Amino acid sequence: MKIQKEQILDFNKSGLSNHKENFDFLANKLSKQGADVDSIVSKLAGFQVAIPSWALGAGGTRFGRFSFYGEPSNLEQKIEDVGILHSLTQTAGAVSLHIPWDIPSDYNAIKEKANALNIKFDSVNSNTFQDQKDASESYKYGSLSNVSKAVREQAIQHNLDVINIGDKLGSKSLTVWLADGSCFPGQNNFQTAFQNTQNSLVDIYKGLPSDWSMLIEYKPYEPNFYSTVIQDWGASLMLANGCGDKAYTLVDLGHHLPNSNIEQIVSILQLKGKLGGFHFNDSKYGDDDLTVGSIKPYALFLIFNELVYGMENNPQNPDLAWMIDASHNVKDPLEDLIQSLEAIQEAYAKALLIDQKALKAAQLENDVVKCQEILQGAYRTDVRPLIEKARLNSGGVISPINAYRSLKVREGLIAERGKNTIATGL
Ligand code: PSV
Ligand code: MN
Repeated sequence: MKIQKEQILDFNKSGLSNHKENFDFLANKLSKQGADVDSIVSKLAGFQVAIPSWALGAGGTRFGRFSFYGEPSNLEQKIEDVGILHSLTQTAGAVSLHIPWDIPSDYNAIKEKANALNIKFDSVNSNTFQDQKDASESYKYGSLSNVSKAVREQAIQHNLDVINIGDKLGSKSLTVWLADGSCFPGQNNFQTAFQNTQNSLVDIYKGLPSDWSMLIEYKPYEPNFYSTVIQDWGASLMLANGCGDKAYTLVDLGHHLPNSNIEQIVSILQLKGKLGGFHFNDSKYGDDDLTVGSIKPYALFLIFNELVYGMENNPQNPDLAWMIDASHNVKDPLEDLIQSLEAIQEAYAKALLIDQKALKAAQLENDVVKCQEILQGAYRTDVRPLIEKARLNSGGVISPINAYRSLKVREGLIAERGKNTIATGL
């Protein structure tokens, strides 16, 4: 299923005059405050977030999974789903594949499909947290950290294979997330597990093409509940430094213990030129994989404030691989992803509104109240007309959720694919 340009133009007709009125009012107000509205709108339009191939089907828990029907059952269909998201929002111009779930059978056909929908291939993800059929070694007790050399070698080879697959599609980075760790005290020697992981990552790093990077993701717990080998940004950064210049830390919002100061983490990593990727989601308790901005939108705004500062002031840090990493147990996955994309754009737009000069001056005067006023002044602005404008300028729709519903996208997907299709993934 593909959304046609005419459908978008047709949908926009009814909302255009309302949008224009709201946009003009806001643009006028912001310009008077000194904001460069055109530049904010063009930054919003340029901000693209990758969709993970595993988020296009309904999520689930170990207690059950309830489908939304019409799920994509192969890679072509997953790319079509991302195409739908991108044509409505114009902010989802990339897909992040997970191997072995997404191995293309025909590389050219997949590349052509993605190209026609304006979708790029973002970071590729390896999977050494599940045993594959016919694999000779098991990851039950870890992969890159395992005490067995044969297991480590199998996991290293898998990562090299993933690089090779991604390279054929035009990806430029490998994301490594490990489930390795232990469930009980005494089960692992921490130092051996960490050193094995470092050595394995170095072997993978040696196989990176020269224009690639390696993103090392951390997570404090789950699936292991006593210790995780790459538990936090410190462990990730040490491993990245141990590999070399092309290895970076990847921050996933859900992978922190409650109340961690994530904005400070991203800030310092950017200062050191070591923040390589970012996974968006939200959570109430732990790694809950909820819709971005659904629980702690102010925290997301504060994180974006640091990201914007870093993007403007830290040339030592590379462009980031942005990705949504969420799951949707009770929502249509595509609607949930649209809401996440919208929340990301909203936090970004608000962060772009912060008067950085005034903030710096207030900081130098230790005017704590003024600092807070500046941040909250930006946060309290309803920036939605700016986002609508950015979408319209790029050929998207004013209101993606309303368009998705009025174009009956899910119904169309069910008619095309059938009801009980199941997407591969987590
Ligand atoms: C598991 O927690 C996880 O959600 C990580 O965030 C990875 O990025 C993702 O799975 C895919 O492996
Ligand atoms: Mn993640």
